[in-house]
Amino acid sequence: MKITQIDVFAKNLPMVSGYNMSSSTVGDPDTTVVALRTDTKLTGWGEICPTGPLPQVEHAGSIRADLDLLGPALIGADPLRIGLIHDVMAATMDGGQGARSAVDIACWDLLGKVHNERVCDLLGGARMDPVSTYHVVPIGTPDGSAQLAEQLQEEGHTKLQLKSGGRHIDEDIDAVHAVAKVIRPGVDLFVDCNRGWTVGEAIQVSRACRDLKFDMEQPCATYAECATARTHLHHPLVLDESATDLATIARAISTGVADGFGMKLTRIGGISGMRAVRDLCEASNTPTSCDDSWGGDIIAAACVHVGATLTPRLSRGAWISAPYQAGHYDEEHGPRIVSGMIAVPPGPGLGITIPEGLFGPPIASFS
Ligand code: 0XW
Ligand code: MG
Repeated sequence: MKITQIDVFAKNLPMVSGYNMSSSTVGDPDTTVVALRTDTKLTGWGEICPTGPLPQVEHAGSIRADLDLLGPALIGADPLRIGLIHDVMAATMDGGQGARSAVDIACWDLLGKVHNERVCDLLGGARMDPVSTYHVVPIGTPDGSAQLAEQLQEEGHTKLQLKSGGRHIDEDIDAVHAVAKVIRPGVDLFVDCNRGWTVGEAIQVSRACRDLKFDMEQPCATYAECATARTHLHHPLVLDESATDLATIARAISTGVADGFGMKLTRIGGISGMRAVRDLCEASNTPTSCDDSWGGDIIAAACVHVGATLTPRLSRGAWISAPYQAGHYDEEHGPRIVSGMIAVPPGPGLGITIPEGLFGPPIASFS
């Protein structure tokens, strides 16, 4: 198989409900979709959608600039030889992890389509279907957060992530206590600060909530700060933004800095990279989620396919942004949450069918 053309699309994803985190409020994110056209007439689809330029290094503009470099280099390459595709991308640019991850996802989509296999089955088979997920409780008042937590548990959610940070820690502490009070037996709570606290603040929040059961996710901005805070916490520490590569993840596990991970496929090399993290976490008995920043059915399906292959007892859930946005690319099989779980799209590859012309004309094409 050969890549004969690469089309890059841009699409705004209108939101239907609010979403925020310590660094910013998310507003109608701008996704980037990659289509790998081949000499077999099959197309592989990939996607990456940062929530904006603040919560992570990659943003729509940098990703599209990276694809301008990668596109021409990949024409003529065999997308089924995914290792070689990564070699070509690594020989083209040192950075561009997000764009390279989107290409990787498109290659796995093609691999599944060629062999008439779902991506999760190419990865060793689903251990969960439907797949567990978690729902975010945005930063808000203690009462409002507790009410939403109650409602989500009524809807069947068994994992909740309370956003925090970006305000005085007394407000965060009050919100954590209010939500923890309504958490039912068997429901897991994560408190995710998205790097918003200082080391001292993280320690103070943990002390003020020492009797409450939750994972503390990415409390501080850097790996070093989280490592310092970890030794004083009363709560397991989950690394997200600082889990930037497999070597760092391995070090965080071996030195006891991380008790778990909030992972984003497009930070770590796509499906190929998340597969490696999955296996390392399984080998070290470390929980991880299987997420991305934001995005439509393509990136959601990638998260769900890999998420389906996690060991259930180590799965912190596969997160998708579908509950916050209007519509699907694939109205029939686009991933959606039903009673706190997500069905794996049934078709080959990612299992997502993209209607012709859905994304309009490409913003860039390489052939
Ligand atoms: C919940 N997420 C996976 C989606 C948002 O981008 C934030 C992120 C997180 O856990 O940090
Ligand atoms: Mg997180």
